[in-house]
Amino acid sequence: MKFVEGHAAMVIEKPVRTLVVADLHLGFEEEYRSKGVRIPLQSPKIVQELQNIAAEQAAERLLVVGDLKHNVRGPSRLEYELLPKLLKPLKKVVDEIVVVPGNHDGKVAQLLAGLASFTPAKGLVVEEEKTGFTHGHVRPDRKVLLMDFIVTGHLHPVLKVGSGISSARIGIWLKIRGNRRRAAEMLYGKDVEIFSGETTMIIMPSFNKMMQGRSVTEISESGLVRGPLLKTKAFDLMTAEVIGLDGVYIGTLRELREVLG
Ligand SMILES: [Mn+2]
Repeated sequence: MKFVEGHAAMVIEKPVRTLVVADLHLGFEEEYRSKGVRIPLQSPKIVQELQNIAAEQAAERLLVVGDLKHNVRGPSRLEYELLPKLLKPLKKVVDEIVVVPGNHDGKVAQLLAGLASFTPAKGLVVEEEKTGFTHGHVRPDRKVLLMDFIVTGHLHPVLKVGSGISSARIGIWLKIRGNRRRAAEMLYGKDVEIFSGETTMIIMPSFNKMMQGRSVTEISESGLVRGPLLKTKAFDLMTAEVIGLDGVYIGTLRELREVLG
């Protein structure tokens, strides 16, 4: 796998060249509108950017690691209208759109029949890349934990840099080594003999930059522990490698919290 420089996206080669993103939250504008903020539609721009990257990367498949859309309780009126309209042109660039459902993806499979396919929420395994994909809000499938890499979204990690008016929140990748057996014991309780050694969890930045994001140096450690996999404590967040969207390693989370926290 490789990170796509400058974007919250990665590419895997096998079994087909696939662009991987997480947390699009399409239709999120509705939430602003319901609070009285009439922001112009951003979702078409987000999909356009995705389309451009998919074309640049010659991706044959798009894999969304959860939260394709925003409204939690089924598609909102805006999403009903917007999602098919936005995914149709995207489907002309890639042969296939696959979604590993996140906590925001309920009741949308039917609306998007013929445009996107949905895997079980507990995850998708790509054996050829020894990688499992799961959004992060539910207990992952055993097969996912057996992979060398586990790719998730859900956390929306950002790094706050600078201060005051010149501060910025930038999307980041988190890469964390974890004890597979410990994770298995906590997740499944029994029949965990097959789990050994270490696995690497990769938490993707939110592709939608308008999502608030969790500032990894400001939030308490427990506030960053979201979802069953991190709750096992088999992955020590403080040892996470923090990697910028340009692919450059910035430091461990512990180091950054000491400097910026
Ligand atoms: Mn999300």
